[in-house]
Order: sequence, then structure tokens, then C-alpha cells
Amino acid sequence: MINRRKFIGAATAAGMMGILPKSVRSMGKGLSVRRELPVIISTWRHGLPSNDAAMKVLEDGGGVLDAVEHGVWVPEADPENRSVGLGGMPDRDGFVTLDASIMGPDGNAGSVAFLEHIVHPVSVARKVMEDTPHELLVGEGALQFALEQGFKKENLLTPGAEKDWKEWLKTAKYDPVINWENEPNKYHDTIGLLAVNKNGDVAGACTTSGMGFKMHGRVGDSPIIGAGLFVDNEVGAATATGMGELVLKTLGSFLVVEFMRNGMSPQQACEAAVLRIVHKLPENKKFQVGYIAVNKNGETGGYSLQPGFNYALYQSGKNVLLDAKSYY
Ligand code: SD4
Repeated sequence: MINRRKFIGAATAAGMMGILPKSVRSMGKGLSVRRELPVIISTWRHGLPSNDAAMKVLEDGGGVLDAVEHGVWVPEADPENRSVGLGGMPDRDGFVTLDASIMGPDGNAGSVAFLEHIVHPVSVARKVMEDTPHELLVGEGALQFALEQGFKKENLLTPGAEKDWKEWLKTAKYDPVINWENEPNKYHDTIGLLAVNKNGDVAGACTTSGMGFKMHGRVGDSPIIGAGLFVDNEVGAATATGMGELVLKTLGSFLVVEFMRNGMSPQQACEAAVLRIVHKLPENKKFQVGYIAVNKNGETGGYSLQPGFNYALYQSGKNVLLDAKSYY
């Protein structure tokens, strides 16, 4: 039998979208199915080792916030990863500037944006959350705070990233590439990682060097709570990857979580949030956006604008890479 509250919620969500797309016509019709907990889900192939690290924290009895933080440390510390932390692509002026956010089951959140010289921006974001009255610190102020907290100042521009930047300077054409991940061992994308522990508590983290060769000072969706990441412990969590401007203009991760609150499954909610971009933003054809989501019952979903997005799912003892379905 259809749960009435869920059905009404889903109908309202459909109204909010303005249309009932084929892919979500059945939304609200299935009752949520409880899946095995814990579950960890994260964006792109670098999600596999990140999920392993996060699951290890949970297995060792650690908290769900520690799990998401330690999970995303993996690509942050990897010098070969060109879009997160150390080794991230610089902006057009040669500066590696990082964005990150973290959000926990108590609704608390912390972020840093336009932060230089710190290998683990997610941990600075966590310090902002736990040790300041603020949610977001940016630029010089964020760096000053990090140094005061004992983080080490490092050069994040690796020789490989510098070489790529110098190559780019020859034409200096700003042309964001769909699915950097498709060039193995060269480019990767933002990591967003979501976890639900065995008690059903939810947390998420998101960290990136942003779009390669962006304008100096550009901040994407990843450090903006509600855009690149959102967690609601009553519902679940969502995170985004791809062209941050499209996610920002539609407040994508918040939208996914609200769709779930109104009765959609994580899969339906990701599809509906991508559809919102398609209907509102004509530039959608040129760019990639991918969402992943999890609800409190451990159900998961992922969907993208363009083909080629994949995500790592660790559940029931298996950590696997899944290809997301896409709108185009
Ligand atoms: C940004 N969303 O800064 C990030 C970049 C990204 O896949 O996810 N690339 O816009």
C-alpha cells in the first residue's frame, strides 16, 4: 500500500518540478526498502580506495564523521590526482586553490573555499565546523586559521600539474572538459563521499581543487552547503560533481535531499535534480553534472547529465564501481 504522506510529498515534488518526466513518473510509488548498513558511496573511481578507508574507520568503531573525513583524505593526499588536494590543477594564474566541506548527523557543517597550501582542506573545514562559530572560511583567512590550528603549509603544485598548466597556457582557452575521469591516470574529479553507519547516522564530505584553469578567485559548488553537499540525518545525504556553476544555480544537493524527504528514492531524487538543470539552464548540454545520494535506509542512487559518470558503492561487504545512467 502506498504510504499517504510519502505519496502527497512526491506529488508536491512533481509539482515543484513543473513536469512529470518519464524517468520519475513512478516516484513515490515504491516504499523505501531497508538495505544493509553501513553503506558508503562516493564519486568517481577514486571513490574505491576512499570507500575502503572510510569503511575501515567504521569497522574499527570510529564515528561517521571520521569515516567521511578519512575517506576523502585518500585522493587529497594523492599527488597523481589532478583535481583534489595535493597535485590538483592550478587556476589560470598557476595557483592551486581548494574548496571543501563536511557535514554531520547533528546538522553541523563546515567549509573552506579558495584555500591554498593545505593538503587536507576537508580537515580544515571540520575544524571550522567544530572550533569556530562560523560555517565557511575563505582564502587568506582560511589559511591563517589552518596554520593557527597546526596544519602545515605546503606547495601543492606538483611538477605534473605545473607541466599541464604550462601546456594549457600555450592556448589559454578555458574549455571545461566533460568527465576528466575518462583520461585515466591524468585527470580526476571532485570527490564527494557519503556514509550511513550501522545506526543509520549520516555524514558527508566533499573536496576539490575545482575546475582546472578556473579564474583566480573562482569558488565552485563543493564548499557551499546545499550545493555540493547536503546531509539531513532524518532523510539522507547527497553530493555533486561536475560543473559547479550549474549545481550552484539549482542548489543541487539540497534539492536531492528535499526530493527524498518528499518521498522519492535516492535514484529518483538524483534524476529529478538533473532534470531541474536541464529545464532551467540552457547551458546544460555542454557540461557534466553528476549526483549521488543515499537515504537513511541505506538505499542509494546516482545520475548524471552526460554519460561517463561513475561512482563507488561499498555495501554488504562489496566495494564496486557503478556506471551511472545519464540524461543524454
Ligand atoms: C567545481 N564541482 O569546482 C567542482 C568540480 C568537479 O568534476 O566536480 N569536477 O565546480
